[in-house]
Amino acid sequence: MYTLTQLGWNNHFQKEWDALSLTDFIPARIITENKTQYKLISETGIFEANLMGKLLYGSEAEDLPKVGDWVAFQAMDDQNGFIFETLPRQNSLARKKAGQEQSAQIIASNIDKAFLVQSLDHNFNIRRLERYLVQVYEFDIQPIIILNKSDLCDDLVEKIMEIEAIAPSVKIYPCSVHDETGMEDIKTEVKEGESIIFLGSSGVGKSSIINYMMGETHFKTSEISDAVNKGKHTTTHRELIVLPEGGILIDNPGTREFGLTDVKKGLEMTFEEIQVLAEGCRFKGCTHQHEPDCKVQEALAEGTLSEDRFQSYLKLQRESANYQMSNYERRKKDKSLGKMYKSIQNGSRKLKNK
Ligand SMILES: Nc1nc2c(ncn2[C@@H]2O[C@H](COP(=O)(O)OP(=O)(O)OP(=O)(O)O)[C@@H](O)[C@H]2O)c(=O)[nH]1
Ligand SMILES: [Mg+2]
Ligand SMILES: [Zn+2]
Repeated sequence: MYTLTQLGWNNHFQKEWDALSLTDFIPARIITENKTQYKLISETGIFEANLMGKLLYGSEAEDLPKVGDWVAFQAMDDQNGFIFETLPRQNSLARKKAGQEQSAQIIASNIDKAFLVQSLDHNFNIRRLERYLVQVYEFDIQPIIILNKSDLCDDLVEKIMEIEAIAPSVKIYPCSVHDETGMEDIKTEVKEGESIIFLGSSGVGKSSIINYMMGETHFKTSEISDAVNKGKHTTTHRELIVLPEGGILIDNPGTREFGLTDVKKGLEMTFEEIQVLAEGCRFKGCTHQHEPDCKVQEALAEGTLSEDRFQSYLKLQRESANYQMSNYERRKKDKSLGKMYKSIQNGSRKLKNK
């Protein structure tokens, strides 16, 4: 059994809880989510739970509980119960839904840190790392870079230098689950009551690292090492676990697409050096592409800013702008549709009253 604090409870949630003035309910945290079926953990143990009340009817998709959410729960017996309400989130991590649709999907809620996991084989990719950094910074989550499978790599120092050049303030932990190198160092990042989400492509070893930390094979991992090349995903659902010595870890299925939402802040934080340069440009809204007296163009010409890095910035910025625009258009459309329905309703009411 765990205390609420060990499960991630803090003053923020206590305040929200007190404001609800609920009797007959206890706080519990969502471990897994499968459509309307949930598993959650409370001070009294683990339960299966269904939704009740307003959550069942007429809730917006984003108000429904997600992994990591705190909810008001009522137990029916020692295994089952109902979820009445989702507590306001401290934060959540979202991404753009896969495919053409420009809308956001919440991955998990109330997250302190993100372990951005890459493996030190063909998976290692600086540009993909930038993409993850942008999205987690946007949601006030501290990124930590984990480079797994160091047993397969003979140019570790170069790879670390490559990352340090683009993310000088982010901690990097090289490790290998196979020969246990660096595993104890990663554990120092896992603190009691802190919630950490694991992100990264399929096959990089997210579940293997979590199993190692738990000291047991809780999560299935792929046995065939070349399964990755076939695009097989071993973990199929998100799950939160609590470590016996403290710390809350959320395993995730490998992400093939990690689309950006509206991430202005995330871009500014990830590409800080471009931000600093831009302050010296002659024009305030400089796009750094054809304007005169552009400090970014000067840095490119001098070679102090790499062309790859700048192109990556432009690409992610376009993606974010795309998302923002389509969302704006959709909201506008929803609004005018709402107006139309209202006027039809009013019209039919008038007819009835005649
Ligand atoms: N060589 C080597 N292989 C590793 C290491 N860590 C994990 N693996 C192997 O990599 C494969 C994939 O590991 P998983 O833990 O299933 O990867 P995952 O990131 O959870 O993958 P998904 O669940 O599909 O997202 C397994 O065969 C592991 O045994 C390591 O440090 N070195
Ligand atoms: Mg996995
Ligand atoms: Zn400029």
